[in-house]
Amino acid sequence: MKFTRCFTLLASAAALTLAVSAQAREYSVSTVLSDAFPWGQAAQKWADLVAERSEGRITLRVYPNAQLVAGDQTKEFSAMRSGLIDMAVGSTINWSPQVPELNLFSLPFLMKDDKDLDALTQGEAGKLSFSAIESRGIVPLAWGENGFRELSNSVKPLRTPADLAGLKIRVVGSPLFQDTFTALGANPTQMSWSDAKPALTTGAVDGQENPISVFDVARVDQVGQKYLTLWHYMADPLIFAVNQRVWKTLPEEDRELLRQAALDAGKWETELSRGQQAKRLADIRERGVETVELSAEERQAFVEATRSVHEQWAPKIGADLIKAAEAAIAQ
Ligand code: X2X
Repeated sequence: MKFTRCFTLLASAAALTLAVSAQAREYSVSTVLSDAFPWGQAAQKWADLVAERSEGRITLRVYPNAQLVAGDQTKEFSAMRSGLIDMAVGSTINWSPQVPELNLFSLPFLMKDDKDLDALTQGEAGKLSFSAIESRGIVPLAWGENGFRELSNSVKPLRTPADLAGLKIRVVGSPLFQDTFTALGANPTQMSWSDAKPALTTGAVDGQENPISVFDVARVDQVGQKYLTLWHYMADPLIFAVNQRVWKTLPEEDRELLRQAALDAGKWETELSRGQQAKRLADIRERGVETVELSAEERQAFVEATRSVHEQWAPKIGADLIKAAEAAIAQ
């Protein structure tokens, strides 16, 4: 009697474990920046919301520092498409080598401010960008943001395109950036984020461009970047996305759960990141960084100096997408 009860208990415990493990699933989520940065926090928020709303049934495990692609952030999209990575919260910059349409957001001085950025991501241009991603085997779910990218260097305050002449600038591994900085007369060098800080430390490069949050959290000023030009020349939104084959294995209710959690996490992170801007800038100045703000005429000089980049890249981005973006900004 005693033995039978014990056995029954054991058997039902085993059945329960089986039932749970049949349902419980874990997926990898790639990011470039860790949860010390808003970007990594966006991914973690997504994971937390999914864990909570699925009552622990679905685990999203976040792998930061582009470690799933050995630091080569421009391979993240391909790795997700091939199934090496299940999901990612990635930047339009890093995915644009495989999705040329995403270069839209990197066009210099296309967007002025958060309003313009929102007009793109939340409107027709955002929909067309998502279709471009979808057509390449990835299911995009929601937008987040890395932020407007500002220009720092170790040499002098930069106010005009002429000031950039000959400066060695680290740029991300997306060809458009090579063209933008070449048009400005600088000497751009492509490298991954993991190589950027060492290159700044040794003086192998004079400058770099990244959002204020990245400059602040990574303490880029501590590797000699004493001058920061607030030119807001472009912003890279983040995209929460899932490999299409993984997506197809999910029941409809889990898809909805993942999508809604991504939308909520993206909104949360965008607000968080924007809300921290002023304080971060004040802290950076406090640490001795000299900031340069451009007048309307000074900005215009940069606009004119980089116009050729728009002409060069418009055919790769696509006329419809550019038209939708320009219309959204004009409104
Ligand atoms: O590499 C960069 O500069 C970073 C971290 O901002 C991106 O991944 C686009």
